Amino acid sequence: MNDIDEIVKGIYLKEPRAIGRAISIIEDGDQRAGAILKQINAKSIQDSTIVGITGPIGTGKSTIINQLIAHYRTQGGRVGIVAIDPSSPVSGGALLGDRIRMMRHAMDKDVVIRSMATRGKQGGLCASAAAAVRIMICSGCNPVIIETVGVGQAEIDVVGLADITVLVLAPGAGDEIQVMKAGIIEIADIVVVNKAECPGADSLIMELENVLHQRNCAVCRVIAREAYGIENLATAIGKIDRERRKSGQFTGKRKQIRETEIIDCAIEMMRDEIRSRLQECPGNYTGDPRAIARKLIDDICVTELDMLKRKRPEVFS
Ligand SMILES: Nc1nc2c(ncn2[C@@H]2O[C@H](COP(=O)(O)OP(=O)(O)OP(=O)(O)O)[C@@H](O)[C@H]2O)c(=O)[nH]1
Ligand SMILES: [Mg+2]
Repeated sequence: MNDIDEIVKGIYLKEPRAIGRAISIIEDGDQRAGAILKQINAKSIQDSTIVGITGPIGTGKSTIINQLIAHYRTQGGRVGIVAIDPSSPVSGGALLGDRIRMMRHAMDKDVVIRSMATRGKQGGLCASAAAAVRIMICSGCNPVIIETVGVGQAEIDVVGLADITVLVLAPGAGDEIQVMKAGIIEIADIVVVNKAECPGADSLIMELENVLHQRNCAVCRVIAREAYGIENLATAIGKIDRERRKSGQFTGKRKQIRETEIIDCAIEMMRDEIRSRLQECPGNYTGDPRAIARKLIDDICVTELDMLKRKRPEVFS
């Protein structure tokens, strides 16, 4: 049996080492990634639900996830977490923080946790995160939770990988206005007001209910530190999931997720290719940047498509 078969087998056998290795191979753009994804892609992943948890820094996303893990574990479920970490390579603080906070579940073999850094990545984050989610689902995780700080475009794009999006706000943070302006609130299916024991929670809830009254979006009051409201939140997630599966919305969303992943792969490939062409013959590319871009894309499409198909067959299959 070769290396890849061993890893794929390990994923299905829920072996943490195989799962970790597979995700690293994909994140590193290792050429074995295609072979792994090809085998993983064959499995239906419709039975699991992907939950995105987003919101400003420090509103309590990780604490909520910790409590949700405990909730799903008592029901016998296996849970996957992909934490998108916007921290700088120097500080590494948020990553470490998340790890430590999830330590409670670190020894639990049915909790799969993986951090992914946005740093240094201009593209490909969605594709890597989506692949990690798929690997976790293949290893039996349901749900898989994606945690991301809803600040930059990269993070908002990652939220697009979830079936259901939960926005976490907290009173007094002063970020609410920013969140509303950024349009994140429009993509939320559930808004959580965490730290609900703190002053300002009631007025934040009222404000949100005003903004959201025309939309079918639940507002949940949570005190994550005390596990208050967690069951309610899990129920709200379950209810939306069931409704969407029944109405067919779920399938539509999954199609959209796949498109996001493909577009992300394509942009990453194009960017690399265009950069190397520009660097090879900088003198060839003077004049109108749009026209040059168009010509480069046309050239690449004609000459490179076959090569790309060979290099990343999973994107086309
Ligand atoms: N008062 C209060 N504090 C809370 C509650 N839930 C979480 N916190 C605290 O809020 C702080 C941030 O919590 P995290 O769970 O790390 O928040 P986060 O949103 O994951 O943070 P980042 O990942 O850094 O964006 C921690 O000090 C928590 O202990 C709560 O219900 N009430
Ligand atoms: Mg966190």
